[in-house]
This record gives sequence, C-alpha cells and structure tokens, in this order.
Amino acid sequence: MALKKTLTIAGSDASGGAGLEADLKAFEEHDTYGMAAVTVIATMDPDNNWSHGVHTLPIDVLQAQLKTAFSTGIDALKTGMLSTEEVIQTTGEAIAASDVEKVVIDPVMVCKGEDEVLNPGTVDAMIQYLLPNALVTTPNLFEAGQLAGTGTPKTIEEMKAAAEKIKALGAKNVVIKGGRALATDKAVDLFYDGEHFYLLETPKVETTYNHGAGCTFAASVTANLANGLSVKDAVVEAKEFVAAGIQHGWKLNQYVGPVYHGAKPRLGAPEVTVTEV
Ligand code: PXL
Repeated sequence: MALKKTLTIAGSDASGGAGLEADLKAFEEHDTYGMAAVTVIATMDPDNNWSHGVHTLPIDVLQAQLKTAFSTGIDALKTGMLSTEEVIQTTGEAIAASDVEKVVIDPVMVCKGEDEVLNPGTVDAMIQYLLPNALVTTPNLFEAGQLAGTGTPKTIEEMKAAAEKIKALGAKNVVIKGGRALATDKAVDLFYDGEHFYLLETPKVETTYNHGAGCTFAASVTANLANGLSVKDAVVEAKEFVAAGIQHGWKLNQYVGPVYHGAKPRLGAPEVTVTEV
C-alpha cells in the first residue's frame, strides 16, 4: 500500500468540525495519508456563548512540525487558519522552499458568523507569501473581496472580476465559494482556471449545520490532487463531497452543527452541474 501523503498546515478546531480535524477526516475519506502542522488552537467557551479563543503556537513549534512533514515527501498540501503575519510568512517560505507543487491555499480570514479579519496585516501577508505558491486558492466571498481589494462580490460578474484579480496575484486556479450566500436558488461556486470560468452548482440546502464546510472542501481538493486528478476534476469532486456533508450536517450541540465529513461515501452525494460562463 503506497498512500499519497497529504499535509494540512492549519489550526486545530477543538470542537472537531473545522480546521485540521476536518482536513484529516476529508484526507482519510479520500484514501490519502493525512499529516498536520498545527498553527493555532481554536477553542470555544460553552460558558460564554461558544465565543472563540485563538491560541497561536510558538513559531519554532510550527517550524519543527513543517520540518518533520516535509522530510517525508509530501504529495499535496493545504493551508488553513494562519493567525499572524509571522505564521503566514513562515508557512509561505517553507512551501516555497519545498518541492511541493500541489498547493491549495484556503485563505481563512474569519470563522463563520464572525466578520472581522483575524488580524490586520494578514491579508497583505497572504498576498505576499501564500498566493504566489497557490496551485489553487479557495476563498469564500468575503475573503475573495479582501484579496481582490474589491469588497465582497454579490453577483457572478463580480465574482469573475475578483477571480481575475486573485489570479493576477499569482494563484494559478481560483475557486470562489459563493455557497448559498448569493441570491440564486442554487449553491454556486465559481471556478477560474486562468482561461475559462465555470459555475459549479448544487441544490441549496437550508441548514445552519455547515460548520467546517470550507475546510472540508479545500482538503478534498488537496487529496484529489494528491491522487492525480486534474484541478477541475479535483474541484468538482470536492464540491460533491462537501455538498453531501452539508446535506447530512448534524447538531453537535446548541451552538454548532458540523458537516458530516463521511457522508458522500456512505450516503451518496448530489450531482454537481458544471457550466462554462
Ligand atoms: O472554518 C474556519 C476555521 C478554520 N480553522 C479553524 C477554525 C475555523 C472555524 O471555526 O476553528 C481552526
């Protein structure tokens, strides 16, 4: 058995739905061997309305993990929550110094429901250190607007314009996750490969149990790339995988409902419609 090796450089979500916990579950479901380099530990306080604590690990602890992981010969990697400019710079430089080409940058700026950027300065650092390494980047609407400097896109045309700007910053392929936020009757993502734009659509699911969807999507793209899929096929399968996870999202407690990371292989997935636009 020679499994492909996948790495997530991301935060730990102590509640298990997002962050590296989501990534490792998705890596496993895609039959790859998952590894993690932890950047920060996110905690949620049940005595204070599940408010988030963000505990960044010392930079030398991150560097030591990156050294471990890269020494094994990584086939594909993703980044997730990188909480400070120093963490972003260290991660970007380590990726650039490695020979890993299948690099998925999920430019996590906020957790759902919180709309302050994690830290001022992180957007510029992502542009400087992360995007130039990205084979694929997977911003949500808010993150796309921040990276593109356009403000949050509200239409498909605005998403296309933002994708072009993000591509110009060095990312080879851009997926903007509109999800169910756009005023359409489908959950719509836009995929731009630098030449063509494609809309990826699934039926909208009315649920708030979608915690971890973004991480699960980017991790699925990463594992698919490790397994040799083309970027487009990797993205389309990841959309199926996460749509199934959202369809079968469940209530962890009164505060949060994660996606069911194992839904697609066990319960099937909705069809993804792909349309060039
Ligand atoms: O979903 C974004 C996200 C990423 N990474 C970590 C998180 C969250 C949101 O809760 O906790 C570690």
